[in-house]
Amino acid sequence: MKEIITIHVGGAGCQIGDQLWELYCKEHGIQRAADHHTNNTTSMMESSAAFSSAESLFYETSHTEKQQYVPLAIFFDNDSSRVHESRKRFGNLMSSDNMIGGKEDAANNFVRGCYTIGKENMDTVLERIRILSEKCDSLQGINVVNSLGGGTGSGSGTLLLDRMSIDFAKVPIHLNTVAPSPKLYDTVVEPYNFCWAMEPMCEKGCTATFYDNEALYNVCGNHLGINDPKLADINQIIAHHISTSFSSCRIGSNCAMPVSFGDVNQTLVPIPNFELLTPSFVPFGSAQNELSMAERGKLAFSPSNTLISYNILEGKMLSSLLSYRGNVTMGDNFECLSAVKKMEGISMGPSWIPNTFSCHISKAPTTLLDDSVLGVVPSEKMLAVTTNTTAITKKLNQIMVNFDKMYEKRAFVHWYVGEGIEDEYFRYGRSILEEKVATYGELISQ
Ligand SMILES: Nc1nc2c(ncn2[C@@H]2O[C@H](COP(=O)(O)OP(=O)(O)OP(=O)(O)O)[C@@H](O)[C@H]2O)c(=O)[nH]1
Ligand SMILES: [Mg+2]
Repeated sequence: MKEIITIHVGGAGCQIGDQLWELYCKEHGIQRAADHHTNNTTSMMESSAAFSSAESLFYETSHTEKQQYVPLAIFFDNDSSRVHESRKRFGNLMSSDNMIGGKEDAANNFVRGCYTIGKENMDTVLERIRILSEKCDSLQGINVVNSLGGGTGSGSGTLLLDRMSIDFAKVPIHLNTVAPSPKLYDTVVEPYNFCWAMEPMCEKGCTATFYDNEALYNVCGNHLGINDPKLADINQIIAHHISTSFSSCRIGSNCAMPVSFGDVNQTLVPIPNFELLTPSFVPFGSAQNELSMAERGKLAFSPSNTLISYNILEGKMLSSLLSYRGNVTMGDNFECLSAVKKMEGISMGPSWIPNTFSCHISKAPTTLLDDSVLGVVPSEKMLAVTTNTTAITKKLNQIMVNFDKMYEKRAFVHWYVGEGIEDEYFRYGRSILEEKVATYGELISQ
């Protein structure tokens, strides 16, 4: 299997990384940190390893008498205390060189994250990515995990993508990112940070799957019986979506030819400049365990199981990739898709896009964490759907409205100007978002 490097940037990126790597370790039978501290053996492959395909995510070293498996992962935050938390959690599973922390956070300010403090560690981060890429036989893609509301995920994330688009120009780069939820802002300036952070998806050909915390909290409350979810709970859901949607290029699939990270992105982005993707997932909770494949398909395209807060069906669909895990057959997929295609309100994009729906099936059984919040059984059939739909404009417009409300009053503009940018930079940020809305908008009116 070709390799994927995963880079976690900022507080949200690193915390999602905690859940994602717990899941990957469990899936590949690699011992977790707690075990390391007690018996001082590092990242051993358990004899009961579920799969032999860990090499897409880990590289092997043999510093001690036993082999070690080191994640092809980097955790970076300008706030070193957050990285320290992840380091404590994973012990010496993670290479300490790949856990990079700065002196202070970016104070929810894109400009700090991108142009001032974020610059300080960027050469180190790039150098570590280069070293990891040299451990790979054939690097198939880079997954970045971050949020676009704070200063590091947005600002340092943008700087990183900018640099990677030069240093790793031929490697597909995908973002798995938490977009701001107006009802749940940590800070009101999230729309400003988000606008500028959209640049890599407009200029550099990066693709992005957007999650939002409002939808994730709703899933916890409505399906999982968790009325006061912790970040770890919602991050576990994101981790399952990421791990399932890339299963086919990590551990193989039903396709005759191996599926690569680039293939996944190409399937989902049939037209250049349409690279913003919407995630959904089934099943959540024991009630959804019982459902037929047809019912599951319908849920995957309904707001109840969508991991961002708008209705997929309120847009035109350009492409949709159904990634299954578990004992799923092509018949299951047929049943699922037949029901989806008959859903009321479903609307396809231009007729010259030949196949809106694609599917990958990874027969390898689903892995659940010991403290799994999904409320399903391990033998369950999982379905992670990623859709390219014009409904994304609902989210972009909502953020643009909040941007305008603040900018009209020049609210918080001085925070950014104080970091050295000109007022013009705000108009530039807004124009990025406006352009993306217009691009998707053209398809809506066709
Ligand atoms: N899903 C999820 N969202 C988070 C998490 N932590 C923070 N957020 C959200 O992400 C946004 C803030 O981004 P952070 O990642 O904390 O900020 P940062 O990138 O570390 O940037 P600075 O702290 O400004 O340096 C807010 O919208 C938070 O609600 C998390 O662990 N999971
Ligand atoms: Mg932070």
